[in-house]
Amino acid sequence: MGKAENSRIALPVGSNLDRFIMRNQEGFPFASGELSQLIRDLAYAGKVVNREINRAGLADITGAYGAENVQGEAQQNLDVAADIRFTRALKKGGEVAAIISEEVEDVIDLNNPRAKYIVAIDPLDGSSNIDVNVSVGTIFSIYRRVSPMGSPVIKEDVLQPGKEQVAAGYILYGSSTMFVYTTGKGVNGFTYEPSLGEYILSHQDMKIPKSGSIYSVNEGASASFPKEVKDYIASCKERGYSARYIGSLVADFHRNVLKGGIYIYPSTEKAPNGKLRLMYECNALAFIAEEAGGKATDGSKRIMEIQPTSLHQRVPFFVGSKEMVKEASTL
Ligand code: AHM
Ligand code: MG
Repeated sequence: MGKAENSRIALPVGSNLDRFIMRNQEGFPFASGELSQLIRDLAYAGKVVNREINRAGLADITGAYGAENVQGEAQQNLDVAADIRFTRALKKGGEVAAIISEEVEDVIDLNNPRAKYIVAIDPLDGSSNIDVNVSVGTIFSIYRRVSPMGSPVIKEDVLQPGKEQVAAGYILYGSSTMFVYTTGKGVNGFTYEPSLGEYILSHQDMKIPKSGSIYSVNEGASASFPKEVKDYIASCKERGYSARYIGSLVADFHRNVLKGGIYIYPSTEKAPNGKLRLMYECNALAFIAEEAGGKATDGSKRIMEIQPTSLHQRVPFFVGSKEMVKEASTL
């Protein structure tokens, strides 16, 4: 869709998310509204999770749940709660054939015969930050299933490369809660207004500055970073860049989108493929980064070109301002 058409369907800052989604659907002559409903379902579940996160300091619902997730990490109560909220909302909505979640080992087939979408989700990323009152996030990708509707979901439905995403987004539970998403026609951000219970368009057609002066990486592990990454960090220091690392991917990414910067989670000795998951974290943020004019690689390849081979696959991740990611991606 050209720029002129794109702006024809744009709504002014201050519009609410539902109206925005509806207006954008009018831009697709044959859209049946299922994708719109699916995005609304995710946004609604985000409101419920937001309410629970905000109560976390009061209610006795924080702390390890006693179980470990499939990555072998202790699960927090709210990881589990968020996973349940999103799964329930998507199941009820009826547009989703299957979910893959960072919190669940296998594909969740929702047995919905009329559904044509697949959702990949990290229901609560950075959840170890909840107990210390630091921002956390939800990250999601939406794909169209490749097998016929009504048949059981197959491996090819859920293991699609990021370039097949039809929509992606994140919810940042921070000093404000924000819903940021793309359907491949730019990126828009909505701030949650709790007294109205609505997400309001606050960041229209978001663009990442081409370059910036912030680098976000866990330097505590730098002794085991690849030489190229060490060199890049050294050059950031020589140029007097600022180091900013919250340890909550959505928050670090969001800040860099607004201000210009790079987020790096490289391979390390302990984690030769990095830590972040291609399907639940990297693909969605790569799609948003590119739609906002930025870039995302694994150090050499474009993230969205990587053909996944397993649900919980990890990849090194370089994302943010185009010029910075280009310079850092020299592996
Ligand atoms: P999680 O999915 O278990 O929450 O881990 C992902 C988080 C990211 O939000 C964050 O950027 C990264 O892990 C921090 O890892 P580290 O503590 O190794 O720097
Ligand atoms: Mg995560």
